[in-house]
Amino acid sequence: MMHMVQSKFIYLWTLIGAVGLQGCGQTHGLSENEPVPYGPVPTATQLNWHEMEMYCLIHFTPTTFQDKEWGYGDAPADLFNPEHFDADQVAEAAKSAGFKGLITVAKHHDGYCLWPTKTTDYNISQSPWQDGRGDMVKEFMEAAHHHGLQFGVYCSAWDRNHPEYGNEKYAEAYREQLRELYSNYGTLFTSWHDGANGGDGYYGGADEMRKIDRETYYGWEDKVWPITRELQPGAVVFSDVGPDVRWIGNEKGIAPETSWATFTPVGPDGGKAAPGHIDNRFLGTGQRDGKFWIPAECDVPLRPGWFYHASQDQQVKTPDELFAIYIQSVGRGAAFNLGLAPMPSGTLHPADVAALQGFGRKLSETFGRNLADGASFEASNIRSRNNRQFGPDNLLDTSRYTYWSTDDEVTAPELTVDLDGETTFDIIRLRENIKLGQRLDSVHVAMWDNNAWVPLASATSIGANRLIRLEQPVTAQRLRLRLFAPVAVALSDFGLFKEADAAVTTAAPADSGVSRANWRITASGADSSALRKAIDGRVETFWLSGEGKLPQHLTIDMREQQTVDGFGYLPRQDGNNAGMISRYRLESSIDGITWQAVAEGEFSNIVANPIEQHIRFTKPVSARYLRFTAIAVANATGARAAVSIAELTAYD
Ligand code: FUL
Repeated sequence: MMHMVQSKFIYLWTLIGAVGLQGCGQTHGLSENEPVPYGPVPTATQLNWHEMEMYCLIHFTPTTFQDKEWGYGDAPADLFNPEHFDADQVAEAAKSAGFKGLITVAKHHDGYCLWPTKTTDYNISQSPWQDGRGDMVKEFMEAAHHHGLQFGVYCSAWDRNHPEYGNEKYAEAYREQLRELYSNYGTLFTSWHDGANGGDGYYGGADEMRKIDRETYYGWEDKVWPITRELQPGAVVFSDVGPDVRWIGNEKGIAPETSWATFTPVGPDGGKAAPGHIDNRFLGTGQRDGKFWIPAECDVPLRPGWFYHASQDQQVKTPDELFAIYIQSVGRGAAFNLGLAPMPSGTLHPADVAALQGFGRKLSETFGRNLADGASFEASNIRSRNNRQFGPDNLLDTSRYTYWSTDDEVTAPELTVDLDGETTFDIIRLRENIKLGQRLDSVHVAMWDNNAWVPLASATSIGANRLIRLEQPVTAQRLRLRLFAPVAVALSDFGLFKEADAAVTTAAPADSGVSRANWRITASGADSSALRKAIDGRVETFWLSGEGKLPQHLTIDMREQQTVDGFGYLPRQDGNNAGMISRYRLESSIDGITWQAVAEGEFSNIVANPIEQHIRFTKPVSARYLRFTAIAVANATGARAAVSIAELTAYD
């Protein structure tokens, strides 16, 4: 009982910390005359997370061996048998790219635990790997620490294997799994949780659909987070709703141009929010007047999927693509969480390692030297009668917390920057001392050119880190910043950089499948020219059926008999989920009259990560006709739904 009371107290205290002890100065050691913090401020734990900026998430479970994105929970436990598992190779590759932490997926939705848990038999001790005596979470932790990386865990709340999923017994087992992970793997920087919760699964052989009440089932607020606070007080809790770090709302790794660290989680019904149960309109942008400091994380896999698929070996993101993601995540005050997917053998593919190394080189060559070093500044106002403590020279030191500040009544100051000679740059970096909150509304940068100030760039939501990437490099010697805030400003950093070229890597073009030029495609009641959008080779166009009764069928006549060993379904790419297919069936025929079943299953994680679903057949089929059936549509509740398809492809 004592124990419960105490952990409640710790939780309450942390909540207060998250809201910020505005004005009393205890959270960040205010010195004399410092401006009063504005709005919510980060906790010490969140500050550590902000400073990390980027880390990796490793997906490696029996699902890897099934070539799937979501395991159903029925894979034999001994399927998981990597022959050359090497956690060090993974950690080293992450380190080479400049990542500061590793999160291991200790358990994914398939329910298989990578550590010898006492809560279920479905765990690593059933694997032939190390004769069942191994502990993969431990190996990842040791490898992370060996390379100077912080460590974190993701333990999926949804468990498609556990027979008790849906009742209290499982909810308690889940909390026990967290206790085990929090107790035996050192200090964690994050406890990562996602919102995918409840649905069909194996569930110990029941093989059925189980729905849970996302708001109440796990006891997030009153039972789960208090365990985290008690056992891992230094870990930020990530989920789509926070409480410490929120999801950006997509799996592309990109934050919107304006993205505030402040946010008020609300449920879809206007009530309480919980993981997977949120009004998602403001996940990306945050809210200028949000009640809590809950900055965003941008997650995205290095390959199209979170798990390894040999079919995606040509689609590893290039260093330039990773750099663009970095600019749009870390450069917008969020964190960059990159998914790494070891192969069944237990190491990263050489293409992944090369991409990471190339990205790391590009980052250090770009940001290794601040081109503004040596500049002199002239500020329209310096706080406390030109007190040096608040002077603009603070902008060029490496501290994120020393800063230039103005008197309280000066909320639209100006700063002139005289660079040490003509300087060519295409990235501008700005940071605020976020211990004092997110104060700036906007910053406008101009350059002195032909005896006049010419507008160069502007930005909102500065916060922990803001990178403005110019469309092309400019050369200048004098710059001017105009800042706008509701209170005195607290700018801590000004940087100029020139993007380095990334040597390498043009990935070979992905397999585009068999020729579709002569295909004829039909569906009952569908307009044939609209239907062609499903096979026109243009990812941006899509076919959307009218609302109809599910299942809905679509028939393809390939016009000649050929061997096909897989097919692809690309969902619409316009950001709208309507009509995305979540369960499918594929049949083939030689004459268009007699049909044989070829494949049936789910398109996992399609809403959050709408990539091509590449389904490989267990054996190739020879066919002239294919019949594709949409059995279920994501987010559709009734028996009727519209169906959408950007591309349907067949592979040989
Ligand atoms: C999501 C999961 O459903 C995906 O499979 C993946 O693990 C991603 C990182 O989080 O919520």
